[in-house]
Amino acid sequence: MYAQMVKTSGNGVKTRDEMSDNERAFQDRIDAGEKIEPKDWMPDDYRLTLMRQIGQHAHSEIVGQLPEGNWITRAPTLERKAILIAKVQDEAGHGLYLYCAAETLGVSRDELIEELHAGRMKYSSIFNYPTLNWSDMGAVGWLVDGAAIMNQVPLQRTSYGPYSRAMVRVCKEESFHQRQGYSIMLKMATGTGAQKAMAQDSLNRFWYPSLMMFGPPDADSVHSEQSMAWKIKINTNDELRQKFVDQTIPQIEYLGLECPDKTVKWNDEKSGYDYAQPDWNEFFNVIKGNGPCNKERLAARVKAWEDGEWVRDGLLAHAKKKAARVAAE
Ligand code: FAQ
Repeated sequence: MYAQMVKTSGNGVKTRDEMSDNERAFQDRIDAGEKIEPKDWMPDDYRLTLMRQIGQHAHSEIVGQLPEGNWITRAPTLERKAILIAKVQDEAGHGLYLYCAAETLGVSRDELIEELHAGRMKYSSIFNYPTLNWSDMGAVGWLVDGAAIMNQVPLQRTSYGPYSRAMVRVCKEESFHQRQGYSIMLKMATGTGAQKAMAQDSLNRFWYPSLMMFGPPDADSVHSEQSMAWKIKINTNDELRQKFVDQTIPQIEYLGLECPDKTVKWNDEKSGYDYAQPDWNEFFNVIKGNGPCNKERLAARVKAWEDGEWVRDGLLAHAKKKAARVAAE
């Protein structure tokens, strides 16, 4: 299944002459801004690209619970603990909406999960970095959710109806997540010298991995051209990364912290900041499975799935009994 999903790229976008009648009619609907719904005709590659992207997005939400879930028991106050629990729970909900959206394309949640657990399907690179202390909860909420929102707000206008509708609620919740992260950062950055140093250290460690969340530079993005023609993606990776940098630098200044990228400089001409690229070798290595926490994250997901088997079996047995009772009435 995964091999099929990833083969959907690099062939270039078909010209109108190369398209079949169905493909031309489909592209016209996309160009007119219509939403594509599950029962509508769609090219196989459109379906597979969406399964890949929505599936990876769903996995990211679920795996993304791990770095923060790890800090729930160590939150410094009851209020912070309650907020963090709510946030982590929201991420589980996002994963579920997204698995449902993927299922409307004809792939089951079990298949997607199997691909993830076999290490064939990806999730966001960012969750392969460790969260070492409480201020990392601030950095994750502020930067990671901030990058996620930057990417997901345009996805509310994506061409596939179920995905775009799922994004509306996800984006509302992500805004709360981002604010709770910034609130932690503000508290730390205006606290004692030691607390401010922790906030700076978190920013230093999460800055470049957050920039990587938007995907490789446009020149190396194999899926962008076709995905943009189909309005699966609305912006390129580099466009969104630039917007994220432009939004975040003033926030760093407000916190009284320093950007780890010392080359950051406002550029009047482009009306945005010039900034240094992350280490793209590190990125490709992380998405190949060799980041600091890849093995730990996957092992945690596989264990949760195996530990939950009795619950799934119980629910299925109950559903069967209920169906048999209804049939006998
Ligand atoms: N990590 O050709 P492109 C969140 C892969 S949600 C891992 O540019 P595309 C909420 C890509 O899959 C975060 N792999 O690909 C939260 C492809 O490999 P493939 C997740 C990456 O799809 C917060 C290859 O590189 N958000 O954080 C990454 O056109 C806090 C070539 O790349 C979404 O998934 C990466 N960062 O563009 C939860 C949003 N980037 O599949 C908990 C939806 C690229 O051929 C706590 N997704 N790759 O083997 C998208 O918008 C797109 O899929 C991109 C990548 C922009 C991520």
